[in-house]
Amino acid sequence: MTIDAAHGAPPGTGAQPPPELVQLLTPEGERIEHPEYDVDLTADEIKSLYRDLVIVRRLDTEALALTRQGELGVWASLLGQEAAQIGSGRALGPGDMAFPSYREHGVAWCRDVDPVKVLGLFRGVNHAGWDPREHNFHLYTIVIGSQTLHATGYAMGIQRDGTEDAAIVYFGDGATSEGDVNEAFVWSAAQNAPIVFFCQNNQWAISEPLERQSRIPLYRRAEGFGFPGIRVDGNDVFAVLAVTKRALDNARSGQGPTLIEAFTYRMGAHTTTDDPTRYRLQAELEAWKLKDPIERVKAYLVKSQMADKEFFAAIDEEAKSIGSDLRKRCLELPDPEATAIWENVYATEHAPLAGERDRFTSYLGSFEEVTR
Ligand SMILES: Cc1ncc(C[n+]2csc(CCOP(=O)(O)OP(=O)(O)O)c2C)c(N)n1
Repeated sequence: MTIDAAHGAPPGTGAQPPPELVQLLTPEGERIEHPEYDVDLTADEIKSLYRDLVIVRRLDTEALALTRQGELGVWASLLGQEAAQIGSGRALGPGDMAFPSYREHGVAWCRDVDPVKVLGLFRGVNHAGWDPREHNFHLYTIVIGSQTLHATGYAMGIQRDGTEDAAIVYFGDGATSEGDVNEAFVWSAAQNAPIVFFCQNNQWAISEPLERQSRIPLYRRAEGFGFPGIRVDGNDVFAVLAVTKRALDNARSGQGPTLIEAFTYRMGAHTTTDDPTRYRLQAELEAWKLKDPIERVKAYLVKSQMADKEFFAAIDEEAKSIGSDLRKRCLELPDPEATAIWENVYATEHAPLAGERDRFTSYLGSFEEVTR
């Protein structure tokens, strides 16, 4: 099979292959058709997506500022990736389980995780911040790619429980070079597990560009593992929603895994410890600014007269107030007890660990200023 035939019509049939990138809303805010994907959203639903996008960007800005002011240890910004995260996060059903990496603050928002809990993690005052079972949103994972195997195991559990849920796992383009991710692909395919692999291709793995990691577009790797791969415009919230919903439905109805490559761009630094001006050109960032995920929804709402100036002003105001409330609550987060590090390590108390904690407690007790 030729490369072109792999994802289009067989050679010689004359049929047009579907476009490589699924897009339903152009950067200029024009609604376009796709032969296979569509969304049917009311004006209120579109406005609600817009609200999510604006709020998560605001939360991100607040967290960046808090880091620069020494209040958080580090921050991994989602700037530019809002549509990939809100579109996929809003596609999830309540019983679906999401496995994030460390940048999925937008998905956390969709899963009703209080953002202050996410900030607590980056402030170093909690272990992980939230109860994954309460939100069906797993803990952040720093070890690149390892969450794909956790999600695969979870999806196999869903299969065995016989429920109609699915798992979705988030990872970056760099993670696709990890053994764990490839093992998860092999295993999920062999098991026909109900899982969606959601790769946010933000073009950079810290300073490593994608072209140094793959000779083919990432979504095309799925074919070698025996399941469908699809590339979606990751800055188009409508297209991401449509593609993710379909992949989740397929997983739930016994059709196994899908790899979604959300084609997007990390507009900020990798984290606040990184300086992207050392390895990428400003012109690249400027080109991606024109594809901003929020501006295109705004343009669409304006053009289609679904929203007026008052609506946009009210959302900005709301985002501002959620942001300042977050800042206030972050600064009020209590420091943990020194012995909290021994909590939640095992499901039930483990004798050697408890002994370690007790020895540390009596050591602390030997300092007068600590016991006072
Ligand atoms: C197993 C492992 N190797 C290396 C690292 C160091 N590291 C942290 S982030 C990162 C790049 C990840 O890039 P990508 O998967 O594209 O995700 P992004 O940060 O762009 O969202 C690396 C190599 C790590 N955390 N874990």
